[in-house]
Amino acid sequence: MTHADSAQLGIGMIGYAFMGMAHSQGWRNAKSFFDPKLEPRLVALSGRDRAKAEDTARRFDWQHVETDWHALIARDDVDLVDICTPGDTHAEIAIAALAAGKHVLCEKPLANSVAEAERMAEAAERARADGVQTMVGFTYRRVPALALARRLVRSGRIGRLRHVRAQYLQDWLTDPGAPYSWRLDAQRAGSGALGDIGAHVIDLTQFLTDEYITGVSATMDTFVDERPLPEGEGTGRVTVDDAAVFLGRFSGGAMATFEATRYATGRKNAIRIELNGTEGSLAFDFEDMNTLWFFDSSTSTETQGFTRILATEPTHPYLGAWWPPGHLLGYEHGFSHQAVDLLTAIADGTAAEPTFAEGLRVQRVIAAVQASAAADSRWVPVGDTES
Ligand code: SOE
Repeated sequence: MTHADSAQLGIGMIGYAFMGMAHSQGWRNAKSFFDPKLEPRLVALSGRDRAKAEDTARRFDWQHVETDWHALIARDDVDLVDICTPGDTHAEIAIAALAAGKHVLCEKPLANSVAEAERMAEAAERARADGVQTMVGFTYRRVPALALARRLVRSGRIGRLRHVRAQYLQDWLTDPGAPYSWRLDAQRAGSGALGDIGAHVIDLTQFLTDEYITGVSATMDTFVDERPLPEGEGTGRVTVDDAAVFLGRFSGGAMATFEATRYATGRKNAIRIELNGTEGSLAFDFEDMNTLWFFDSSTSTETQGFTRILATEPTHPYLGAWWPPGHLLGYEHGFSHQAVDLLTAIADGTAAEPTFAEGLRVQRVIAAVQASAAADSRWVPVGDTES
C-alpha cells in the first residue's frame, strides 16, 4: 500500500513542550519511514499559551491550534487525542476524550494516583468495547535493543530469571541552583524521580520479563527542599522525591533492585537494566542505546563472554524501516515506533500495548514504593495501597 491509498487518522495533541515536540516528530517520521495502515494527519495542537503552541505547530506542520483542550476533543477531524501534559491533567482529559469516542495516547506515568489510574483504566475498558484504543507512552519499550532483549527472553535464551537490576539515572538537579519546575510539585507531577523516570524502569522490566512486581521495600529522599523560581524572585518548595531506591520481587520469583534518581552526577539519561537467568544474561544502557550485551552460557567456555550486539540489523525490531546496518538510531526514533504500533493496533483492532490497564499496574507499584518508604521500608505487596 502507498500513502496515497492508505486511510487517514486525525491526530489532536495537547501540550507543546519537550514531550509535545518528541511526539510531533514521532508522528511525522512514522508516516515518512514506515507505511502505517493508517496515515496520521497532524490536525490540531492545543496549548494554553497560544504563542508557544503556534511555534510548535509551525515547526512540525500541525494544521490548527486550539487554546482549550475541550475544543480539540470536540473536533470532528480529530480521531486520536495525544496527551503530553503534566500528570495532574491526564485523568480528566483522557476520560473526556474516551467519552467522545477518541483513541487516546497518554504520556507516562498514566496518572498521579492509583484512584485516578483506576478510573482511566475503567474508561478505557468501556471504550475498548466500541473499538477505541488506549496506549501509555512508555516509549523505551520501542528502543530496538530492548525490544530485541524481550524477544530473547521470550525465546528462552536466558533461561529462568533470577535477578533483575534496574536503574534510571539523571543528574539535572545536582546543582541546588537549578530552577524550580512543575516536575518538583507533587500536586502537578504526582511524584518526583519515582514517577517520572522510575516508572519507565518499572514498566520496562515488567515488559522484558513478562512478569509483574509483586512486592517492594523502599527508601526515598528529597535532597534540596527549595529551589529558585525560573521567573521573578523567591523560591518554590520541592514536594516530590529526588531519589527512590527499592527492592522488589517478580511474579516468577526473581529478586530485583531498582534505583531512580536525578542526582547521579555525570549520568544524563542512563537507563541501565541487567537480567540474569539460569542460561544467560542481558545488559543494556540507554547512553549506548544501540547496543545490547548478551551472555550465552551454552557457548564454549573458551570463548564465552558478554557479546556486544549492535541492534541495527534489518532483522532487529523496527530497523527494517530505517537506515543500513551500523547507522545508529537515537532518542527520537522510539516515538515513531510508538506511533506506528498504535496506528497498527487501531487498524487491526488489536490491543495497543501498554494499555491503560498496564499503566495502572505501574501506578500500583509506585504507590507501594511510596507506602513502603513512608513506613520505614516495610515490605509492601503491590496492590495493597490505594493512595
Ligand atoms: C525528564 O526527567 C524526562 O524527560 C522524563 O520525563 C522522560 O520520560 C524521560 O524519557 C527523559 O527524562
